[in-house]
Amino acid sequence: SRIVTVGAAQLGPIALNEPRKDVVQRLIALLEQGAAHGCDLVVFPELALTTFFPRWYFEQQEQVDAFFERSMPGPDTQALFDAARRLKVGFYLGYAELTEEKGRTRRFNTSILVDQNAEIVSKYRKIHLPGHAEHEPWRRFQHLEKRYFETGNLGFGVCRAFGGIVGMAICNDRRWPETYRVMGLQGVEMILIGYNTPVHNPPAPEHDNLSHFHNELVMQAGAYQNGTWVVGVGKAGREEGVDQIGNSIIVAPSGEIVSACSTLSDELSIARCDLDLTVSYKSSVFNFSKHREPHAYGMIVER
Ligand code: ING
Repeated sequence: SRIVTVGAAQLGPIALNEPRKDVVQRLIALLEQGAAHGCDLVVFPELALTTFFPRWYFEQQEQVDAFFERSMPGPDTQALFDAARRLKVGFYLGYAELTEEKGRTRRFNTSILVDQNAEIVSKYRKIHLPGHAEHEPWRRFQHLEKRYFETGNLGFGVCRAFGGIVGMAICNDRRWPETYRVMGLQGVEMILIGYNTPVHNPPAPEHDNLSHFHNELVMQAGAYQNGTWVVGVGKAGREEGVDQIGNSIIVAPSGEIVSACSTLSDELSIARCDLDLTVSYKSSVFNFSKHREPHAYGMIVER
């Protein structure tokens, strides 16, 4: 067996005016809790350093850019990397990335995987950006990810880490089967997914009461259909007046939920994940080389 002890580090609300260094102290507290319980890896939510700012329309780009990190680690996040190195615990962190590439400013909804020596071993930029690009005042709150971020340009990659093959996704990505399958085809054994999910979805309020069901459904399906562990971690609770689901879970390759958060606050939910539990699924029912029929799937990659 290849056990990775994983902590799903759910966060409660982050206030609009909550200083990054205060948020980082909350993250370090969860990392220390994880270390005390033998975690090798702690998974934080999407955009884990600030409030979920796409819920507002900002007139000025400077107002938006205040939520972004220009370097990682940066002045406020260095303490988190120092704690990880001291504790020998790796982590997944979601944050808003602002970078200058060939003289152009690029903005992405990003996650990184950091190993137990506090080295960044992988980066992912969110591909499925939900919501809308223009101000839509009819909504109780906005969801302007298509305005504030570019579509991720790094693909769905995997890397060798924590004794296995690890992949990353962010929030809305988890609702799309292609996200899991592209990593499944690369042999992924554990997929880490941070999210900020409002209970209410203005275009389809009739779905609101199914928000937990849909959250669990998509990650259980993704895990089982690709013989992989899936760790989903939310930013929860009433954040600046918007209720966000918690329901952070750790899902085994069988599709079973083996660990879950039960509050809407900062909470660590832990599971000992045996990566070898992926083998019976990858070698039987989802033996891709034996059973997949790509000749029939062409429509999936057409525009
Ligand atoms: N949030 C939501 C998500 O995909 C959403 C958007 C909310 C979709 C409710 C459907 C229903 O979980 C982000 N940040 O992608």
